[in-house]
Amino acid sequence: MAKPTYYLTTPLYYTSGRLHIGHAYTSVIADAIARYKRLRGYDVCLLTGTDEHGQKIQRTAEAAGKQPQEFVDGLVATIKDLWQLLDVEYDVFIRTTAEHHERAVQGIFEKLYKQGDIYKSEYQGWYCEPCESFFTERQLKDGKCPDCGREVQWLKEESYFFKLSKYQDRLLKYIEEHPEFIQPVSRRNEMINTFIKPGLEDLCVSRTTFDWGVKVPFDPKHVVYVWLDALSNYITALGYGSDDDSAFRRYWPADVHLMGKEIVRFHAIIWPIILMALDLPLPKQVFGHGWLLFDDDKMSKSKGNVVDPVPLVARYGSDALRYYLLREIAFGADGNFTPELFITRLNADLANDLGNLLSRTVAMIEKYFAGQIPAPGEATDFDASLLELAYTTKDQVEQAMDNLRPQVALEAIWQLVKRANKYIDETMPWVLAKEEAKRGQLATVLYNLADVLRLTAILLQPFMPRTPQRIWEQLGLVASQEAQWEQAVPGRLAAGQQVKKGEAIFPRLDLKAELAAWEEEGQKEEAKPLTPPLAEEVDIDYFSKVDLRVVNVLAAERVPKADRLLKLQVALGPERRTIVAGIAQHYEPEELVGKQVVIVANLKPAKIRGIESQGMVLAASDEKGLAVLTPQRPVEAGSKAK
Ligand code: ME8
Repeated sequence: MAKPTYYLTTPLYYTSGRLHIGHAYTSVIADAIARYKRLRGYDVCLLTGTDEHGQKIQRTAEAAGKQPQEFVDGLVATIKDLWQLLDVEYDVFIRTTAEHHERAVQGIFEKLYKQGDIYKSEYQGWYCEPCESFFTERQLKDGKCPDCGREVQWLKEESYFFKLSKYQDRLLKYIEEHPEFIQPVSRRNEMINTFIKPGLEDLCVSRTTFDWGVKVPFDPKHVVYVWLDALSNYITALGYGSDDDSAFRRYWPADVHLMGKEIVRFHAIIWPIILMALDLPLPKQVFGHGWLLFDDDKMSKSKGNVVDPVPLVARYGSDALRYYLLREIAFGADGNFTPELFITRLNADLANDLGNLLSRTVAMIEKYFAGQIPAPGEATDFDASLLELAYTTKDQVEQAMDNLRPQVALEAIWQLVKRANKYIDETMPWVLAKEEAKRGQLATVLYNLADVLRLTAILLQPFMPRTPQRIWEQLGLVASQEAQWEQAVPGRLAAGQQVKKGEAIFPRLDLKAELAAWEEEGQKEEAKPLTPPLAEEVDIDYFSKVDLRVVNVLAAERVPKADRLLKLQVALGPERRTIVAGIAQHYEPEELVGKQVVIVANLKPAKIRGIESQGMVLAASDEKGLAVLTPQRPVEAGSKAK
């Protein structure tokens, strides 16, 4: 009989910068689910890839002095390396710059245009460049992007539009009839109430102000909107729209599209409508997971609080990081990452609970049975409750994983691990060992412990791909014969195996030393923010209204009771002016006297701390602090800068 199929996708990762552990979270969950399904006998297709088009990427490439293709090629290589490092075993990796994808996207665009679902008009509205999203006035939050809180820009251009509005009722009906379609429920309610019920507006699906994208085939000055381009990957990756669409016919519709909560909107509204318009079945589920927060703040490049997974894996191993990500974050809710939480979790769960259980068990088998796993003998009073839990753990893990809850699955496994440690305390093998008459009981205890470790290792495979092998090795078992999921029930261990004590699988970490190493290893350096995004484009006339002048600083003093402010007396030609500048934390007053600085001379005067400031000093800032702008050679005071 053919295996049932399971098609699971991660979103496509933007290729505008290196990925952090928040990104790794999406892929690690997807990989754990895929591994679980493979163990359960499914023919799994795990899709991941990269989102490589759009204005943001074009600009970032320009800023790095590279052609966009060369720039994204470099990043794609680092992303693939990261998945390898984290043991993320994908089946298909799609790049939106792949020719077959681009051709299929053009085909989709053309089909929708021909059938009248895409039409040409003019776009006017608000655009958030970092999010590559359009908003109506009503959708803005305090005049800013409702998703990321950054500035939006007013755009007006000839564009193609996609008739979302036409499909609104059909989508709402579908969502209402399929409660499992958008999960968790909070996301589903948000989609219905915040987005669909207030009314969907037609979506602008082409741009003309940049060219790094898929060209509209019949009107090549337009490029296809990045989200239409990127979302299509879920079918183009399977060969939809190409000569060979056998994978598409095999795996579509997807079982789960997995993603962070901020992009559920695209997957639960725009994507299903595209599919409806293409007359294709909808994915079975769109699941929005929560965010990984760093000190309660969303990890994101623009905030400069990102944590790079690469040094973490180098120091603690990929299984440790995977375990943390899968365990710490209740699926659907947000979770926290701090170095303290991370180390504490590794010590408690991996070093103490799991690591100790293994090393104690192996050491006792060596000590009392010359290293040979004994066949069980007489029962003890404590066997039944351990074995009962061991029987049900597999079911609990299955139930959790079938509902996409890796955290719950790991909790169930750790309940068993903790129970087994408690079993050692209850049965006290070192006491049993003292009486020859209790040798049968001692054998039972050590057999049960080894057996529980054996089956725990089977259950751990989806989450920690490397650790099970190390557990089996110490128990003298051969991985290739142990991995089968169905064997994860007690009593299947063949006695007589020779155990082999090895190194601690998770050595206990010294919290203080690790935190110090964390600082030293420059996590903070990796966390440097990228160049801030550019402001809205202005023309030369607009710019020339700003009058910049070089002035001589005649005197400078601190403003009382204001840590940040200096009061400067400057000469603009013969004119004297007072300027208040927020640079006191970076300059001593005397450092500035005699210097030339550049000011905005026609800025409307403003009262700051009771002093009228007649202009503004220009300064640049980076992570080292602030530097005032000064001409490269002394010029006449009052000279214009432009
Ligand atoms: O959104 N915590 O790509 P992306 C948890 N290209 N998850 C996080 C996170 C955090 N701090 N930061 C990012 C895109 N992610 C689009 C998708 S799909 C057709 C196009 C997750 O690189 C994020 O939620 O910004 C998403 O699931 C994934 O990383 C990629 O995000």
